[in-house]
Amino acid sequence: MQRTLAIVKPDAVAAGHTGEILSLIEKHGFRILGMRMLRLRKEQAEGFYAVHRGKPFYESLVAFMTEGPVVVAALEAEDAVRKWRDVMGATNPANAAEGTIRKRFGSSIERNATHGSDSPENAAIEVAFFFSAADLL
Ligand code: 3AN
Repeated sequence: MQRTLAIVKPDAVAAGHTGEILSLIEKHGFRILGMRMLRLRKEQAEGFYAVHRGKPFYESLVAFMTEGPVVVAALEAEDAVRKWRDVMGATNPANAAEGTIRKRFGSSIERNATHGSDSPENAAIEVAFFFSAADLL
């Protein structure tokens, strides 16, 4: 079993897609170990996306991720990292496969509805960013 961190980003929460995205998470067989709605503070968003610091889209990304509430969820499944990325689709919704979350709900490479960890190592770091071990059921 593997873990991954999913975020329903501010665009998708504001558009009322949280329920449908959580429903897809369950339909695809992920177990939700922990889940929380919060509004990221600027320092949190900067820390979460620290690997992108210095990139041209970094400041805009931080502004976007702090513009409204997000839902963060720690998920568990076999091959969870790859599986959740498959369900989300490509980073740029324009390149995302038909039926994927980003194709259906994303509007640009920045405002792309959801986040998913990109490796099991980063998943562990990202899950710990939002949840203590005692929070995970
Ligand atoms: P993914 O979320 O698919 O792993 P990353 O890690 O490359 O993609 O990028 C993190 C986030 O940064 C993306 N989800 C997206 O919101 C934003 N982003 C990535 N590339 C760009 C870009 N070229 N222009 C604007 N925003 C971007």
